[in-house]
Amino acid sequence: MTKLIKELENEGRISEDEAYKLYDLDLFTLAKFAHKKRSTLHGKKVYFNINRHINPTNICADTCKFCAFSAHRKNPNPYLMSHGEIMAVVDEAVGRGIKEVHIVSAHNKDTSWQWYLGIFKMIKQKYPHLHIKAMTAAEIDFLKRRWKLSYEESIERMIEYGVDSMPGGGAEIFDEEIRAKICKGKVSSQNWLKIHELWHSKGRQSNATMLFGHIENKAHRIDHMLRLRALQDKTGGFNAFIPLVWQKDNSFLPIKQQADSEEILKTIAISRLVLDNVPHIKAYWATMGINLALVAQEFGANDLDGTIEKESIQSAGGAKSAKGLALNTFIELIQTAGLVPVERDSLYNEIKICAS
Ligand code: V47
Repeated sequence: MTKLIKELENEGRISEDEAYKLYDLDLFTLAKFAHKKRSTLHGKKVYFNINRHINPTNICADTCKFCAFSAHRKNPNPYLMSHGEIMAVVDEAVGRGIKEVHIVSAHNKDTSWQWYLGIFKMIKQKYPHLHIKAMTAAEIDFLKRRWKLSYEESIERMIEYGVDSMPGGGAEIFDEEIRAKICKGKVSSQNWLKIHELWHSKGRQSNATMLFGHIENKAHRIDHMLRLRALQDKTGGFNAFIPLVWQKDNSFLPIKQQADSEEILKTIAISRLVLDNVPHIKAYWATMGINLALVAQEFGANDLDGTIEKESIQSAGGAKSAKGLALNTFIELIQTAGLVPVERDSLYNEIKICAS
């Protein structure tokens, strides 16, 4: 342990061997070091954006056991939005001032790759300045499995049609044994990383997630972070890391207890410390609740995602996030916590510092 504490005190890179010992430290020791790192990078700033999440279909060819969003016997509510219906949602949200649409779909084999990618062309033609964050690596892999569209072709068309950045979904847990148990058949870890590397090679940025609090153990989480750290050393293309707290309702995993607050805060703090080359750690309030996400800002996180407006994936699993949060509530909550709300764009350029 002394070697680990020394590495933390030196504020240099935590070696791979020592990283596996981080969960043995108590929460407040982790918080001390993670908060210091966060403060050096971002002071008291808490970043958020004004965005709208859209999930155009929940009909899925894959059968991930952790997922409550896809239509199945526990959530028998299949839907598929037409391009016109998606546009109507975008029109309304743009009218309310959103600056980003975050679009993630299930893997619907009865559509076409043109249905998937055409969404972006349609939106960009009408709203050239709206940032489109869309297509998880899992979706890109699905287009290859279903319609033989290579990763390169998908990425070329995404760029041509106006996708600005890629979200971090589909990463789950990279460990192959856990992956085989929770999302067999979906994008492999190697291909998830390969797709992001390809995207970065085009000068584009993306995020990375980790779904935790199900059947994985702490070593699997560290392994996940280290694989991301290695790719980030190569490409520098990841903006934010987002540990997603698994929501247990309506899933097919036999687990009764979700990660508790201590586990969540430890994971946030550890990710801040291990991912020394990723600028932002997002406490995604949809999976941990806004109050804990605010506390997480003292444990290494510096971002909350955004106002979201409507959330379908985590709320299907039991999260109390379905309706999003109003902008003024968002700002007030951050200020009441003694922090400085900063509206950012999707690539973390500052738009407005909201003084109290
Ligand atoms: O990949 C599915 C996760 C992800 C559940 O890039 C669940 O800024 C919790 O990736 N409980 C999609 N999580 C969402 C996502 C995301 C969210 C916010 C910001 C960004 C970003 C990306 O949701 C999936 C999966 O890991 N998920 N089911 C569940 N029951």
